[in-house]
Amino acid sequence: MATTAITPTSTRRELWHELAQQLRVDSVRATAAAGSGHPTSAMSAADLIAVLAEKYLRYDFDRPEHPNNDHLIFSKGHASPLLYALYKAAGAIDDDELLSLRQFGSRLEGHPSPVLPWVDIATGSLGFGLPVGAGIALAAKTIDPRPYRVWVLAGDSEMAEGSVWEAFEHAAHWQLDNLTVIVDVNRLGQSGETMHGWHVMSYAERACSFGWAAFPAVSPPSRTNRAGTARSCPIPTPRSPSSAAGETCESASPHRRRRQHGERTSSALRCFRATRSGRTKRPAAPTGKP
Ligand SMILES: Cc1ncc(C[n+]2csc(CCOP(=O)(O)OP(=O)(O)O)c2C)c(N)n1
Ligand SMILES: [Mg+2]
Repeated sequence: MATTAITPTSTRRELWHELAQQLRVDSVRATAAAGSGHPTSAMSAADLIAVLAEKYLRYDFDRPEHPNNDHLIFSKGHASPLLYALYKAAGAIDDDELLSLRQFGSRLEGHPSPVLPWVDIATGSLGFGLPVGAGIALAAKTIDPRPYRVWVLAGDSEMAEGSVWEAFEHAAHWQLDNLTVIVDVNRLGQSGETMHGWHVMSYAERACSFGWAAFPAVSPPSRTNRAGTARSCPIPTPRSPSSAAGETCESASPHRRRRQHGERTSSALRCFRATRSGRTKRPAAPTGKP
């Protein structure tokens, strides 16, 4: 495989950056209002989700039942504030609902659940989202042919779950080229550094060895890839599933160190309020008849 670097134009990069900042701000606002949540886990993936939402995701939030909608699965379900911030950016929920996160009776639970029409499955048990995502992708290839793509956001510590690699193997076997896993390589698990740290290529090479295409990405764009020069992997088949491992940073909050896992970040809230943008973004609708 020849690895591919993401090199957006400056204008588009600015758009992604602005959207990512908005997602971060709203993640922090929601968790601060709740008094709990996982703001840093949400913030680290904001750049990845901003690019996905602006450029790739095809989803009609007004018609969540549309069978051609893409599927977005937050396998790292504890980053739900980021998902809810995306819903707000897409105009699917309003600010009041965003700030109802984790309150009794709110649809915005601590982890995503299908009480929301845009959520396929309840996630939060790590290692669960990709196997289910592979199943949804397989359905589109076999029993109900559909043009949708399945996008799974996984944590880097989550990649230590064996079920993830079972799904990798099955997805390659079934040539699920409609499945993409995005790995948020923020270097940290619940209580410390992961086995592979920021070595994005470790994840990419593993994905390649399972017959997937891999696209290592560095984020934010100004930072260099600590993993060094990308090495080649065997060329995947045109029908390979794909993975994007993005180097990210939980210290997209003002704190270089990770705070207590799940702790709210009130000081981060103060910092990011200044950069908050009211702009909203609606991802493209899918095409085709239901
Ligand atoms: C199967 C399972 N084991 C343990 C947990 C508890 N847990 C919640 S978040 C977390 C750390 C996740 O780290 P990572 O996947 O890297 O996500 P990050 O928070 O860094 O984005 C753990 C161990 C869980 N949710 N599910
Ligand atoms: Mg992590």
